[in-house]
Amino acid sequence: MRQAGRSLPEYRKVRAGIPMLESCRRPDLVAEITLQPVRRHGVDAAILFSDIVVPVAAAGVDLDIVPGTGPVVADPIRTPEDLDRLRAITAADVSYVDEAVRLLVAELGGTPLIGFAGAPFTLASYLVEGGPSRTHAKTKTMMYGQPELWHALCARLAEITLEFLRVQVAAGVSAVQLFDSWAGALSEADYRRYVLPHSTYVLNGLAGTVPRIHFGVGTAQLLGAMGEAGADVVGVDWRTPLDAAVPLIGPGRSVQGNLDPCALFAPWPVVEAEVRRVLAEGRAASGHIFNLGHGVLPETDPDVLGRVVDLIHEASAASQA
Ligand code: 1CP
Repeated sequence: MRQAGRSLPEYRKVRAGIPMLESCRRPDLVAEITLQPVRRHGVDAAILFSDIVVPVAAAGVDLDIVPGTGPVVADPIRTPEDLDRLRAITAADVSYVDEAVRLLVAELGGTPLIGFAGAPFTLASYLVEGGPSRTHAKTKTMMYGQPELWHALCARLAEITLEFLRVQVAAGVSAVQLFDSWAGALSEADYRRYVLPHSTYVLNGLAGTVPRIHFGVGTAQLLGAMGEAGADVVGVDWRTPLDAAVPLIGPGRSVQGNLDPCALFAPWPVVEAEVRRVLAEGRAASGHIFNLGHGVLPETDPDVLGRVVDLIHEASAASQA
């Protein structure tokens, strides 16, 4: 999940006056921002500071990450000619990511670094819509109306994503997370037909390297299919209790999640009860990575995050004693 984010004053300080994409291309800044939550909260893993659109920008798409909005694409991709603007990437196109990961692995010592990328559907949505979308209407228009173009676009995105993740794995990340944040907008049938083959291509391309986490928002109907895509760990948002998610995901996979990010705004006794509930429900799985059900919201009090991390450490130590 996005963890550095806007909740930390030290993050806002180092980012002041530096545009988001530029920050992602400066290895020293990437390393500093990635380390901030580890230093402050003592979390068990660091998540690389980057964004899912970084490799797409490296592939030649003119885009920006606009404060308060998110990724905005100057000329959306809607025709076969538009697709020509999205070229393949090589490791040299994202050398700053290689450099940042190497700096971080050296600095982090025993703390694992989680790399990540966006999955083809979620990336395609930004490229086709031109920016964030509530309905994904233009994306689905292409999916249903021009299925050949849709599959060509997703196949190209899958290659870009796989190369981006291979660079991170080669540089030393301990796990990767594939974010299909907006796949929950699809029915299971459409997911299987239009999306699953492309996400499978990415995840299978990393088989035998590092553990693979696969996450989306509002994906109760897709948990089984998302597990089939080849992940070792399936992320679950806060809408589905983990003990209900486990039978949907099926055997042999661990779960990640799933505290509601808004629960962090509750009085402490409520936060504590929610954390304990998630931990208890997570015991239904063969393995559980505690996390929020989606990214940390900017208004979150960093002290509450710190208390949550301490509580999880205490409670998991007690349950293993
Ligand atoms: O903690 C971290 O900073 C980790 C790095 C990280 C990650 C894992 C960022 C930095 N972005 C992401 C992933 C990401 N980016 C996802 C997948 C995870 C999720 O579902 O949240 C998505 C969908 C994006 C796209 C994106 N980038 C959005 C969402 C827009 C929408 O459609 O609703 C936004 C707001 C951004 C900008 C962004 N990326 C990251 C940060 C810290 C920010 C905020 C901008 C800033 O601080 O200037």
